[in-house]
Amino acid sequence: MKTIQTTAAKIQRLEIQGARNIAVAAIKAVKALATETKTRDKQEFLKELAEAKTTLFASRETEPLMRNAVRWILNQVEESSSIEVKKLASLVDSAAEQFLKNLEASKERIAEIGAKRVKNGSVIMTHCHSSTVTHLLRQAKLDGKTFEVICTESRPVFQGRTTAKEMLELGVKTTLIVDSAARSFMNQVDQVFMGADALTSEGNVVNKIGTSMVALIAKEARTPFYVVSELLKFDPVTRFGDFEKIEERSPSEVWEAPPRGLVIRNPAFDITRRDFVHGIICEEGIIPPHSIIQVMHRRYPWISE
Ligand code: RUB
Repeated sequence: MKTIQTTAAKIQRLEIQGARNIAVAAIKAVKALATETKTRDKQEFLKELAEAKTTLFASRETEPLMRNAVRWILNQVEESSSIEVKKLASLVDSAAEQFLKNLEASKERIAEIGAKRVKNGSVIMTHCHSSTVTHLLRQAKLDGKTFEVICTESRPVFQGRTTAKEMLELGVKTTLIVDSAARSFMNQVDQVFMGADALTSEGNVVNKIGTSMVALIAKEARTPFYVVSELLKFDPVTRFGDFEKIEERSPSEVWEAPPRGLVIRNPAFDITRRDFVHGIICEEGIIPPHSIIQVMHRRYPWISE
């Protein structure tokens, strides 16, 4: 349980950030738990896994990729006819490995597809830090494309700096702007590439706060706005009426020592309506956002079970 708690704390503090990194860390923590378990029967083991799930899910509430991954792995144990803890633990291990392998394959496929959309000599805008977006841009660079990147700081915790550093390491000309300068620069931008934390059944996209503002500006400037995301960021509960919960973080991230009586709000994410999204670049290709349910049904039928 120690690894689970440490991982959940790192996720909560944003030491591990971005939906993909969060999911990978959670999967690895569940894997470690299975290796280290001292439980003696299936019931005890299942209880321990359920506790781990609760702790991980509570670390950040807008992370369906993590939830889908952990749910899928735990499902393998619940459905197994095996009762021996050793066998069940090894089942967790292989399920976790398989999930990670598939996630890696999706990331590569997305980069391969998306890199073709990067035009030579173009300027790309992104917001926050998405490892899926930076991987796509790395692939474009490997394909010999020349392009520039404009990234926003992404207040309040400046994840845009991580993007800027990665782009510079790639040898890409990079410009960092404050979030509120996005409109001033949009006319120089050819395409926007944006990550996602959650995809809803209606094809709306949940991502770092400020994303919907960039989408609005892009639409006004007729700049294509692409979402770059693994399909497993789809949240099945949205299909049955629930709204995606938007995490609200501590006001101290915005202002450490504010004057008394001041109300500070710090939502971590916002929702971009599907009409602002040119396409979702995912492992199934570039899809229109409104087709998400059919695509999920075809590719991951277990998601809504
Ligand atoms: C990160 C963020 C990223 C998505 C996608 O927010 O909004 O765009 O998580 O990232 P935070 P990835 O820093 O608050 O976690 O493509 O790496 O999954």
